[in-house]
Amino acid sequence: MKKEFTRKVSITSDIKFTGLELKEPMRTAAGVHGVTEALKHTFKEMGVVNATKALFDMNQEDGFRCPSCAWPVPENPSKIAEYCENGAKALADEATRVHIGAKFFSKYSVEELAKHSDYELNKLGRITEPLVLKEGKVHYEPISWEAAYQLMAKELKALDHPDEAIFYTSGRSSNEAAFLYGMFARALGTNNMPDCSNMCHESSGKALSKMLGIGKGSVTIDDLHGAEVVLVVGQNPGTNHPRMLSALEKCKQNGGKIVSINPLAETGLVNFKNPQKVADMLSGGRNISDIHLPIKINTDIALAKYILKRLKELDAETNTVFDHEFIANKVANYDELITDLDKYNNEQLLAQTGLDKENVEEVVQLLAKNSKIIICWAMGITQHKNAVPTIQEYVNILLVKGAIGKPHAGTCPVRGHSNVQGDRSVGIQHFVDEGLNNRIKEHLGFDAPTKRGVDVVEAIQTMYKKKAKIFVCLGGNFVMAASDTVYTAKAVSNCHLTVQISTKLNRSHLITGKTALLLPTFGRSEKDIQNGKQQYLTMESSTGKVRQSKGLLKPASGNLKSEPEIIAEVANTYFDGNHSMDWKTLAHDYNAIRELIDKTVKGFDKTNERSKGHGYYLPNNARAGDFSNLPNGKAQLTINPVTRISLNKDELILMTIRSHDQFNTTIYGLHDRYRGIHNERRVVFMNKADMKLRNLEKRSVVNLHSDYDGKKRTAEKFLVIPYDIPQGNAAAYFPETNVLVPIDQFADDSQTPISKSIRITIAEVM
Ligand SMILES: Nc1nc2c(c(=O)[nH]1)N[C@H]1C(S)=C(S)[C@@H](COP(=O)(O)OP(=O)(O)OC[C@H]3O[C@@H](n4cnc5c(=O)[nH]c(N)nc54)[C@H](O)[C@@H]3O)O[C@H]1N2
Ligand SMILES: Nc1nc2c(c(=O)[nH]1)N[C@H]1C(S)=C(S)[C@@H](COP(=O)(O)OP(=O)(O)OC[C@H]3O[C@@H](n4cnc5c(=O)[nH]c(N)nc54)[C@H](O)[C@@H]3O)O[C@H]1N2
Ligand SMILES: [Mo]
Repeated sequence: MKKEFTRKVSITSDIKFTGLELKEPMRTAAGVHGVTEALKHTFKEMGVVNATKALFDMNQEDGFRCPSCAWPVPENPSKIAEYCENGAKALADEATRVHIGAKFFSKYSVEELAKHSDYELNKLGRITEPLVLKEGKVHYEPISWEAAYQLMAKELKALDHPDEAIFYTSGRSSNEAAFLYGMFARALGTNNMPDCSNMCHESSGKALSKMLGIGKGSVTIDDLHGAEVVLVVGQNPGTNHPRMLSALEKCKQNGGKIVSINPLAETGLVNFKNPQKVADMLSGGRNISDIHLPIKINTDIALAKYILKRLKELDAETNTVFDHEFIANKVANYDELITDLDKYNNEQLLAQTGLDKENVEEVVQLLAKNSKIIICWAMGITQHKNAVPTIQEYVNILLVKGAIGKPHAGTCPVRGHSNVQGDRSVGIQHFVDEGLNNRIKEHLGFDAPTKRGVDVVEAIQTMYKKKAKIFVCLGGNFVMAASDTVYTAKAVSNCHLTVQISTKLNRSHLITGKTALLLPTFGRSEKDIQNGKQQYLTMESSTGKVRQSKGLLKPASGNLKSEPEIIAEVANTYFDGNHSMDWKTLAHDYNAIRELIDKTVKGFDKTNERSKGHGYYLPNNARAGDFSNLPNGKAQLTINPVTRISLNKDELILMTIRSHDQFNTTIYGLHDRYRGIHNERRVVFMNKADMKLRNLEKRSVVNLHSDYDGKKRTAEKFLVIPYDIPQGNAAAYFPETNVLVPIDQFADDSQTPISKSIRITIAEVM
């Protein structure tokens, strides 16, 4: 038998240290220094003229939405600086003047490119023309757009079943592109639509849908401004949602109290300067959080239950702590919750969290006395085996307090990618929604498949087993973002054809199927002209507001296509003009796409008109206090057992987190200056006591191992950093540590990989 050709591409570059410098962690975030840093970076990458033009346009009414996080723009953004340091970095990274095209790829093979680190790959710049990596070859070559569409159509037609194709979406895509993409997958006959949500807020969606009848958060920015108490749980806004700090600051000015619940005292929550306010910058900022609870990793369920128990005890004295009227009218399972709480012992619950009783009692008292309560959260509680019950236990607190469906109270799962919520709303999902399928039949004229598709974990397993042949990615960096990197890389390279619709080079362009297409697309800041008319796109923010986004910069090359155009042209080629949707028109007329979205997607209405200016909120039953879509028309309290990860004596729990200089797998730089780390990413943060137990010192070189089901996985060579982190816990950056997460270790119910609680051992490299 002929031996199969395989390319020698590694999942990591040669591992080398880059020259660690240690400084004190910073106490203030996003002050003058922050913005100066941002501008320096932006000007260098983009050039002064473009940078100034674009920065003044970002997040303004008629401008483009920031490509970084999903934090909403306030109703009346200030005319300048409605962006943060990391927004400016995201823009500079996308609008860089460094470009690569066919000539570059004829010089360097994918095998050679794979020796670069992820940081170096990203630095190579924007991809300027469509490319193909042919079977048996190691160099990408140019291909015309028409030939690329033909190739995809031919391969799709050759499948035995549409479920042999998988369509991944990363959350930077627009509503328009995501809608076309999702409808094309369904028109082919598959619901195989994994998306980055599966690795992100899927646990929130599961918990919230069950309890409140909607998978999204319920609050607006104005709600935050007027809240009495805001809990910020498992989230690092100073780095990942810097503009959120302005909302928290306003809340404080209005008398609200901020509580941070996090194993780390993250910069920004501790002390923050608002770059838009000169007075603040001069005064040196002030503390944002009134109380910080340095909780041990993955013990939030015990904390939330302890808080509930204490509130119940206080309510027994006064009958005023719980909102009994709200509970009687709107909430199910109250008696069951009370019975469950009685099973637990206060001291035992608290002991698990490692928290100080007085400190927690302050939070209990705040919650007891107030009812305008908002809970914000992100990856710190969504990426554990017990993530769904953890979120549910926090939402129980809101429900007994009646803190849902009224102003200044509610849920705030803070979304990651700038349009991850919108992509989901317009139909990117692996499960079946009967209502949506009926509307597709009525308005788009075809039968959508009724069999559930695969999520991220299942997609990888399917490819690994060679049950899928084509893997298409609308953005993202699948191989590095997903867990179990070695397994995932093998899975993807089993495919016949992989297609990446991308802006910049990343490792998923090097670890590919037998044949690979690399289709370059516009960034958010670029002007998109179709048939002589400038088009705009729409996005949905974390608070459910749909707004337009209109780029202004000249595209990185004349040979790029927009995401909607690429998808519609592939569909048009596949169906050969013979389909109930007019793909050819949709490729060039985004108003026509939005008209179809309005018809098919619940909640979208007159989007062409209403997405202009401030945009419009999608309907939200939890915000409205309407639970009629749930059993007995009531919000559902849930019973959540306290589960613990059992550790062997030498094991620690590792959380994989973001540095200040990265956007997911895109590495902007090698610093994490808020945490005092400069010029190095291969570091592991440890408690001094844990270091001592292992005879480790500052800068000791160690390997990290995880051992699940007898299989040892290793992340090689990290420098030990003594850090203020609870004993028994450790932290390191992703994606370097994704090799440690086994493919089958994920949250119950949501299947989100356990990126924040990996059992590891640490071994010194001699
Ligand atoms: N600049 C920048 N912005 C981004 C991103 C980026 O990479 N860079 N990524 C975007 C995306 S897709 C997302 S999803 C968000 C991510 O935003 P975050 O969720 O803020 O990101 P992480 O770095 O994963 O931080 C998780 C936080 O949870 C804490 N934590 C970990 N385990 C636990 C726990 O068990 N309990 C509690 N209470 N806390 C815990 C960690 O200490 C850390 O502060 O940011 C978005 N915005
Ligand atoms: N261990 C660990 N793993 C994690 C996490 C963690 O906390 N720990 N977090 C998880 C989370 S929350 C998420 S959301 C995922 C992220 O997973 P992904 O969304 O798949 O990854 P990104 O790194 O955001 O993707 C970056 C790439 O997107 C492309 N891109 C950028 N802008 C555009 C655009 O406008 N259009 C198109 N078409 N392409 C574009 C560029 O080529 C860039 O290289 O990672 C997950 N993985
Ligand atoms: Mo995310």
